[in-house]
Amino acid sequence: AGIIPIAICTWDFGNATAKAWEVLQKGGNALDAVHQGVMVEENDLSNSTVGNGGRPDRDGNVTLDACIMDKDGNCGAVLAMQNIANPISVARKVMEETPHVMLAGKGAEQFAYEQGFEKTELLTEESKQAWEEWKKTSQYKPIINIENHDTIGMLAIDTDGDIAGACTTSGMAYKMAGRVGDSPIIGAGLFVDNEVGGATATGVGEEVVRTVGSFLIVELMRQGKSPQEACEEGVKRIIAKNKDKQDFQIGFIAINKKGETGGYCIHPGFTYRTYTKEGHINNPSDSYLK
Ligand code: SD4
Repeated sequence: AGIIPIAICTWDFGNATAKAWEVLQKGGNALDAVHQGVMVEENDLSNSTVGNGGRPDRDGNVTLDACIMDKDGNCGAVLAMQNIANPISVARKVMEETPHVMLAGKGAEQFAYEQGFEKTELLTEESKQAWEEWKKTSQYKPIINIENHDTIGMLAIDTDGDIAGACTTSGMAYKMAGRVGDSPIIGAGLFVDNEVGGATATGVGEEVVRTVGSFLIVELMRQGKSPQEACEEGVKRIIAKNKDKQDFQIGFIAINKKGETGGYCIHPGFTYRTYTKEGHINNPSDSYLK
């Protein structure tokens, strides 16, 4: 049986779910909970796949993607934005202060400055060194659960029973300049329908975009599947398109209106955090390949 309020996120980001829980406990809404929750990871310099300290593209530029969605289906996103440490906050401003849903690149950055965000150098010394090292071979090969594994997607239900979600990433390390993955794409990296539930993704974004993964999972829940069953079906759709080669990771998490949760992935190693009255848990996800 489900339980509310609840915060859930991809990977073992206990500090992020703790922050979201704090917001929910004070009676805060799900939108503020996911916004403040994922910001913890954007601000964590040791997380090399989100926000400040994220790995750069192959030209050495850190470009960030994020999106946010509320209980009324309002949403905002920024794509491939540079020099701003909290893309999720800019995505929320796009949602609340503009007639648009997505702003990309220079336009997103310009909008952020107009909204009072400060220019920040996002390439840390450590990231720079790792990039210099990578340039020696320049091999583009994400390593399952080791590299590129820290994108945070978060879903929450507040005490009113309303759902919101957020997703933020620096994308795949050493991606081509201008590459955008699933994380800032509504329906792919994140989707919320307050009548049904929400879903969010991590892993190789191209595969999630191809199947519009998060929207698919929410629609499957609408048709009666549990969050767990819906995540499993979402992964199987991706497998069906990649019968010969499954050397990449995808992880989905989902929540329904009752507060039931689920998670599923391709390769063992994906985990997701849940925070409810019953505890703060890092859940090992079941996987398609064993
Ligand atoms: C992307 N989905 O840009 C992101 C990467 C990711 O954990 O999830 N990393 O494709």
